[in-house]
Amino acid sequence: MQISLSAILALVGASTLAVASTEQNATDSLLDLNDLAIEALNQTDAGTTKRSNGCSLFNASVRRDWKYLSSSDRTAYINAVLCLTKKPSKADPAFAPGARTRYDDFVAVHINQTLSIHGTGNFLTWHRYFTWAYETALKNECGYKGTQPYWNWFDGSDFKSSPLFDGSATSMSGDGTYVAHNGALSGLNNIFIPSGNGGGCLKDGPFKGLTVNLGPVSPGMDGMVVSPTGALGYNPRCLRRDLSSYPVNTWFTGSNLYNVTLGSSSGSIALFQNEFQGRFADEFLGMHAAGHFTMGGDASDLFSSPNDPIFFLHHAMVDRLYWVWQALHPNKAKDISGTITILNTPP
Ligand SMILES: *[C@@H]1O[C@H](CO)[C@@H](O)[C@H](O)[C@H]1NC(C)=O
Ligand SMILES: *[C@@H]1O[C@H](CO)[C@@H](O)[C@H](O)[C@H]1NC(C)=O
Ligand SMILES: *[C@@H]1O[C@H](CO)[C@@H](O)[C@H](O)[C@H]1NC(C)=O
Ligand SMILES: *[C@@H]1O[C@H](CO)[C@@H](O)[C@H](O)[C@H]1NC(C)=O
Ligand SMILES: *[C@@H]1O[C@H](CO)[C@@H](O)[C@H](O)[C@H]1NC(C)=O
Ligand SMILES: [Cu+2]
Repeated sequence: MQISLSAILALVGASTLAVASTEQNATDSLLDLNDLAIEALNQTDAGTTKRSNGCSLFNASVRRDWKYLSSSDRTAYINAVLCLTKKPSKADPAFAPGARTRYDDFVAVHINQTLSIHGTGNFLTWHRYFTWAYETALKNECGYKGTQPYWNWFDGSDFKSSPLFDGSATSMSGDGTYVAHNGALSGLNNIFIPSGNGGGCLKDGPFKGLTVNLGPVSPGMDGMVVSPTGALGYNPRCLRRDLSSYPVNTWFTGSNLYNVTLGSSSGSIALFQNEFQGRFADEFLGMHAAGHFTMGGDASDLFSSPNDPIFFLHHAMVDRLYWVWQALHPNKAKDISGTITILNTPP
């Protein structure tokens, strides 16, 4: 069955009015959007017809917001990630000479393909597959029973005290130690992000003391030094962060959320993905890069950003909004726009 967005909106009535108000708190808007997406999928064959593997809307596995996981669920996820950082690499040393751990293998693949998976037509689908592959490794190689959680970006500027970033034993670790530096350059060096209170090695939580081995290749944060052993060479060091509320307050807004899901940037996959990935010439970072620069440090490197394990919670959120967009635009859900060279360079 084909169904138009206006028909979906008409069906859902009251909550639509709330979503359509850019005044609304974005966390609440996202819940409304989720209801709209489920409602929309329930109207389409894609949602209600069982696939050959038996999956349908009614029994698909569900990814959850970190803040709604129980302590034991958070601990199970953290332990699975730590497990990947302790298992040996399976990568061919000729491909990734610096990879030592199974976790590094994911970083290596991302570094290797960086210039053909960002600012490209496959950005959303590639990162969907990558996040799924990581989730699958957590399950199959580290015994994880849950699903990949996501970082809900819309919880406001006090995100540093959220259960994801608060530095407790059930968080994904908090800030780095303070190291004086002059902020970070983002958006192809066109957008300045002021320094936060970190910049150094993680100071608390389960990932304190974690060693990362690959990169940096093109770090955004001031003071970080490009790996002397090349993009995939061995460069062991601590993981760095500089948590910044500037990108949260500037780009994780209700109006951006509205724009890409129901507003003027939602009309095609090209508009959606371009607004999502930023209009750097306009000093508009977009929600994807904003997440990276909220974490700062190693996450500010376009190539080796998966070194920070929050990468996968960030990309699960990117994927969630892509899923919302697809559900609300069923006739365009499989559209692809763009090439496989970054910003079509070289064409
Ligand atoms: C899908 O629609 C049917 C019929 O309108 C309804 O009974 C069911 O609860 C809906 N399911 C979901 C997941 O919204
Ligand atoms: C959904 O249910 C079908 C059986 O109807 C089963 O084969 C399939 O594995 C289930 N999928 C999930 C993700 O639970
Ligand atoms: C990525 O890895 C493949 C396989 O080893 C290699 O042929 C290719 O040159 C690499 N690309 C980059 C950009 O490093
Ligand atoms: C949004 O509203 C919900 C309750 O409706 C509240 O829990 C949450 O803290 C609010 N978020 C912000 C950023 O104000
Ligand atoms: C919505 O996206 C369009 C680009 O498609 C942009 O020109 C406009 O400024 C955006 N609006 C807001 C409120 O961000
Ligand atoms: Cu990426």
